[in-house]
Amino acid sequence: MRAFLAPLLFAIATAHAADAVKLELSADDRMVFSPGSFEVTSGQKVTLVFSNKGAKGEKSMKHNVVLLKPGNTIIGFAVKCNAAAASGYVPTDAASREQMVGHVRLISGGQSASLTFTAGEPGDYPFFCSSPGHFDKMQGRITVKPR
Ligand SMILES: [Cu+2]
Repeated sequence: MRAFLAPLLFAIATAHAADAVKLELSADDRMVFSPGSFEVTSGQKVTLVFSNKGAKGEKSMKHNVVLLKPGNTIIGFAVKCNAAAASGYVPTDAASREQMVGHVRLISGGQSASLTFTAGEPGDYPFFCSSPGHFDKMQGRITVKPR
């Protein structure tokens, strides 16, 4: 039975890899993500490109994107981020990493950075900026639809 199914499963995996999607997210000094939500399909390869369109320069307002797995709340996770200044306000302990899909690093005005991942189980994946004091306004959601 297993030998019979193997070629079929391989064909499905190949089809998934083909439909990669690029999501473009931005924010500026007003501290709002645009757009606030995205929709992808489970199994899709997703590249989230984040652009900080705020003012450039030494005192530029920095932003990042922390993408959580379903069932994790932004407010609960943001507390841990505040204590992680040394790592760009993203906690690095194993328990925290398990709660995240990943993150886009902290960037200044005029910069872009990205995160690539494979869309997991269907559900709502919350994201936010973990720069201290930003999470309240800078929130969004990636909804993963079933294939
Ligand atoms: Cu921010």
